[in-house]
Order: sequence, then structure tokens, then C-alpha cells
Amino acid sequence: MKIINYLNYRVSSFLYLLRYIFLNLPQHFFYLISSKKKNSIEDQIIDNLNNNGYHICKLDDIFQNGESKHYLDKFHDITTEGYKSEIFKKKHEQYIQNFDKSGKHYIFKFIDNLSQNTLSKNHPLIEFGTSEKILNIINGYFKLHSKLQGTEIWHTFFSDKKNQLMNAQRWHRDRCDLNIIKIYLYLNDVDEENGAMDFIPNSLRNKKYQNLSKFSFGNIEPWKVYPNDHRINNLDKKEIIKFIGKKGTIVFVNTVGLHRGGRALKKERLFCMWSYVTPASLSRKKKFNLANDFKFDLSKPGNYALK
Ligand SMILES: O=C(O)CCC(=O)C(=O)O
Repeated sequence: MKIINYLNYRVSSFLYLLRYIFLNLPQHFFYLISSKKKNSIEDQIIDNLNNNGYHICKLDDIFQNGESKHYLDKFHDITTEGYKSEIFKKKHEQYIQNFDKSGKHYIFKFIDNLSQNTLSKNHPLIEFGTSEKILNIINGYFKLHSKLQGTEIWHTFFSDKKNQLMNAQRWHRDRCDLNIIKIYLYLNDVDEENGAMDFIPNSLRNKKYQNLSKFSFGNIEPWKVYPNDHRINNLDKKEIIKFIGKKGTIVFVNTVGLHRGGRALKKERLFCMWSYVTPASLSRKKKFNLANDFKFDLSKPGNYALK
């Protein structure tokens, strides 16, 4: 049985690689002929993503001349409105009632809950996620025109009682593509007391801890999603990076590497998130809908990211 599972895994990995090459080639060529020159911070972020699987810096390092403040103010406005809503209060109640139960009730997603996931092209999350500067970095890393798969604003509810670690608070890989880049933009200060994320750079492909958890190629059984390997818990602490940062910190990370969210014990955690995949991703459906006001012009990378 073991040998059949092994062969099955090898064959599907190989087929996935073919699919990756075949489906990504057109956007790779398109990228080669249309890509823009990178500035030094963009180059640095791409290098760090390639070498370590993450980069952490300030939003001001990427967006200057008031652009960074413009975005932070817009996201602040969305959350301020959201906090006044009945749905936010209801979800907070549900969190308190279900505190000990498994599920994602410890997170409130502004976009899911407030706008039923329908975003217009002028929505600040869309403007930011498809901006030239961000796509210069993301597409520069993938070396192709990538797709914006999801964008959300998360509020992690907090409690000083320690419950079991749930869902994304357990070590896991994201699994729908060979590499997946997520951006987290902190809207409040994030540290160990309000759920800073942990990441293991050396768990990425061809690194020394790649075997801590299998990579998946569409064939992963649900029970493998949260690996139960004592080696992960016994890993030297210096192998684990904790994404701590003040408001306005931006984290780029390849979430195919092992990662987990932390517990929010003393205050809430608030951040925006964008996730990018390649055209070969197994998860083809975007996690948001675009309002009818959007006309695609595929010669623009920003438009392709939304297709
Ligand atoms: O920071 C967290 O709570 C977990 C986030 C996560 O696992 C993800 O976005 O894939």
C-alpha cells in the first residue's frame, strides 16, 4: 500500500509540474516582453522571496509621496465603518460563544461579511493589490503575470483565556500552487500578544526542512493538511521567524512554506491580506467577485491579475 501511495504521489507531482509549465508559459512570455525595470527595494524583496521565502519592511519603503498614508487611511476608514456594523457585533458574540470550538469564528473578515465579497475596481484593496508597484514585485518574483486570488481585511478577536490552537493557527502549507505569495499589511501593531504569524523559511522546496510536511499537487488528503509531526514542534526556535511589526509593516511571504497564525491574547490583530497564484493554480476560483463596473483590458498586468 505504501509503495502505491508513493508512486501515486510521484506521478501526480510530475503531472502537476507539466501542468505548471504548460499553463504558465504564455504569461511567462508575455511578462518577458512587457516587464518593467525594478527599483532597488523591489529587487531586494524579490531576492529575499527567492532566497528565504519572505521579506518584511515598511509600506513607506515601497510607496512614497503620501501614497502609503493614502492607502492606510482608506483601510482605516473601511474598518472604522465595519466596527459600527451589526454584523461585526454579532460575529463577536459568536466568537465568545464558540470560543472553545473548532472553526474560523476567531476571525472577522470585513470584506466577506460587509460587502458579500463584491468589490469594485476602485476599491482600495483592488487598487493596492493591482497597483504597478505591487505587481512589479509579485510578477517579478513569479516571472509571469500572476493572479490575485484573494483579498481580505482580517480582525482577529482576542481573549486572555488560552484555547486550543485552531485551523490556521496550526502549522500548515497553503496548497493550491507550487508557490503562493501572500502580502499582509498591518493596520495595528502586531506582536506575540496579538497573534503574529510564525514562518519556517527552511520548510520551502529544496531547503533542509522540506520534508517536515508533504507538498501537495492536488492529491493531498485533508488529514495531511495540518501535519502532525513532532519534529516541527521540536524545531530549533531560530528556524522560526515571527512576523512582528508596527502598524504600516508589510510582509511578503511564500505560504507554501510552513506557517501558522498566533493566538491573540491581549488585543485584536488587524491586517489586510492579498494572495497571488500563477495561472496553473489548482484553485481557479477567485475568493472575491468584481462589480459589474469592470471592463477587462488584458494588455494591462493589473487587469490580468483580476481575470
Ligand atoms: O495569521 C494567521 O492567522 C494565519 C494566516 C494563514 O495561515 C494564511 O493566510 O494562510
